[in-house]
Amino acid sequence: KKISIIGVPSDYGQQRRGVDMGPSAMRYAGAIERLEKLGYDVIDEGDISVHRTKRNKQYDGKLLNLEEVLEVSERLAKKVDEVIKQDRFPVILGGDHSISIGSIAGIRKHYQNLGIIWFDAHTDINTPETTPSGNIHGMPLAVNLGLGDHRLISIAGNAPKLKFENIVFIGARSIDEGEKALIKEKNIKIFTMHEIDRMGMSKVIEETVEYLKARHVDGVHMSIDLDALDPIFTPGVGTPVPGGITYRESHLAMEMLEEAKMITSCEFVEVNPILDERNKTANTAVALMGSLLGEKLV
Ligand code: DIR
Ligand code: MN
Ligand code: MN
Ligand code: MN
Repeated sequence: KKISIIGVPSDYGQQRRGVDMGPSAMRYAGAIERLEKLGYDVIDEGDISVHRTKRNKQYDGKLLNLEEVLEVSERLAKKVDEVIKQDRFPVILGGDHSISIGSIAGIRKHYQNLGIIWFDAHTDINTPETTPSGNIHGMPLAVNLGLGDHRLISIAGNAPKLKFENIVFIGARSIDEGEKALIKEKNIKIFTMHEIDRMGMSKVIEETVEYLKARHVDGVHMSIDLDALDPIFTPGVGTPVPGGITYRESHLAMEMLEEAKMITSCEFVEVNPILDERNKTANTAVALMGSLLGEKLV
């Protein structure tokens, strides 16, 4: 398998600075070498260019940094599309979670019935009507479902890019009221921390795989927000939430998904080295990347 690493140094989807350094932190943690060691042909495509412009200071009823997010999303969608056309597996390094707008828009050009696994403490399905913050990193799933700003939803092609029934949430424990209502209304598959505690991660992943197979998905994008894990393991994130997934549970999830041979692209987002402890969060991200791409314990 051939892998292309794409860095997206954008922090425009939220208000804490430093997450733009996520791609550097994960490269420094050995992302390229880790994948090469597994025998892949790895190309580091470098970073998508992100212009340094002025930022919205606070929420005044409009989406924060919308123009900048649009620009980054267009560029990323184009790059991801090119990489997949060359038969390469994209590994996208964020940046905050708003980058998923561009990554999914690009990936979607190659899959008619794309499945999504959203590994996150949050569900990122806010719309301009439900957002409590104006932060676009809380909206990428809604955007890809065709909900929200008309320019965002039509990046790299027509909306919607995703179907509600092709999404699986894993690890959620901080969901806004408007998000809860939408998840219930659309009956979206969700394994919150409660289900992970009760069923165990092993059963959660078995059911996730069965569910997506039954949907007859033709590809699965794995979106990993490092705040899915407990902040003990990934302190370098902008919105840490206690009571998260453990180090081993998260690895088991990656290992089982690798065995299922189902994942066709992945991304690692919200790594903020400014808030981190000696690059712990990037190190965890790269270790998870190894497991997701086939590293074995023995
Ligand atoms: C929150 C935070 N739901 C919002 N979302 C985060 O602002 O919409 N996602 N942190 O990862
Ligand atoms: Mn510009
Ligand atoms: Mn997220
Ligand atoms: Mn999150």
